[in-house]
Amino acid sequence: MFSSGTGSSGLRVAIVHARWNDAIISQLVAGAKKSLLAAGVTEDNITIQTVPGSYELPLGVQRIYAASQVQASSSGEGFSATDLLSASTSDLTKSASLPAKKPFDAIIAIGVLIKGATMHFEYIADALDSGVPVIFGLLTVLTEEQGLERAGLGKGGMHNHGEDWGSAAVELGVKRRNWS
Ligand code: DLZ
Repeated sequence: MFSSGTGSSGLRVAIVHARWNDAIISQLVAGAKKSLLAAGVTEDNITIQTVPGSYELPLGVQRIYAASQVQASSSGEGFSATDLLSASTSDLTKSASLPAKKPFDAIIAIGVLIKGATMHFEYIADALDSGVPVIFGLLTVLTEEQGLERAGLGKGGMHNHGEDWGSAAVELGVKRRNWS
């Protein structure tokens, strides 16, 4: 696992998650956040926003990254969760919730598609391209039980995949910083 000693100091990470299948999603988000904190990412450098469903994840990721870029070069006011999909990019800088900071170093997109149709999955995978490392936290499962298992809530003893996504975000965020 990446730790604060690996250069994660000051790393900013956003988690954008769908609101469908909340029992599974909330556990995955908690797992991702746990790994971020364990790796040295500070609480105030973790931003969590939601979108209605997994289909909206690409747009949510693009919007939150664009907003953080605008925010970094403007007066420093933040944006609110409800504005994420509806406001113009400049509007996103006007409502307060985030202090002035640099753009996100990595974004984790989390969703659970139960009986996810193949095209739905492929569309989302293809569209998660925002110019910043995006961690693909989309579970495509046949049953709710399979989703619960992958969130560490099943009887099979599978670990919480959200923890892997948090670690991957830190690793890619640090590597991106070192490579650029
Ligand atoms: C419509 C829909 C369905 C049937 N299933 C899921 C799901 O399992 N997981 C999920 O995150 N979202 C689902 N959605 C909602 C779509 O992703 C999307 O939010 C709506 O179609 C509105 O665009």
